Amino acid sequence: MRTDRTFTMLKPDSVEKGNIGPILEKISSAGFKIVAMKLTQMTTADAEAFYAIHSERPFFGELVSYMTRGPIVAAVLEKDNAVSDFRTLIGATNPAEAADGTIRKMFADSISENAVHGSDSDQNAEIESQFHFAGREIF
Ligand code: IDP
Ligand code: MG
Repeated sequence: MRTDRTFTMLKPDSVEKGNIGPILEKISSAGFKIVAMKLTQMTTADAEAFYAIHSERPFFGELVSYMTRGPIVAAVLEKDNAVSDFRTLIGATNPAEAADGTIRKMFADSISENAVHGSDSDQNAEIESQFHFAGREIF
């Protein structure tokens, strides 16, 4: 299992607010190399499958509507210790609890609309990358 890749989505709120450029700048400045990237929109079935682990949570319906309401930027990022370093860069799930300088502190409005996704393990990084990209789209 490789440890130098993670998967991210700039969520619909980030795209709506014109924050693609500023967030990608933060990601690049932190030393992550983009090895796959596209603007895409998840269907309801896509979002239900991607977030299946949360299907019993009370916010699941809200999460699926949010994540499907407009385009996202999906990307695979490469850096040593990618999963953990990227979770540090994005900050806590709730932006009110995220450290200063983190992407969620700077760009997110709420625990539900929190600007970015970051994989939580090397295994999920691989699964989530393959969910969004064909092998030939990852460089
Ligand atoms: P993470 O994105 O920091 O890994 P998870 O617990 O995996 O956080 O939750 C997935 C996503 O579900 C969050 O990023 C957020 O968009 C949404 N979410 C998590 N907790 C809540 C909540 O308590 N209320 C509303 N939405 C939530
Ligand atoms: Mg998570």
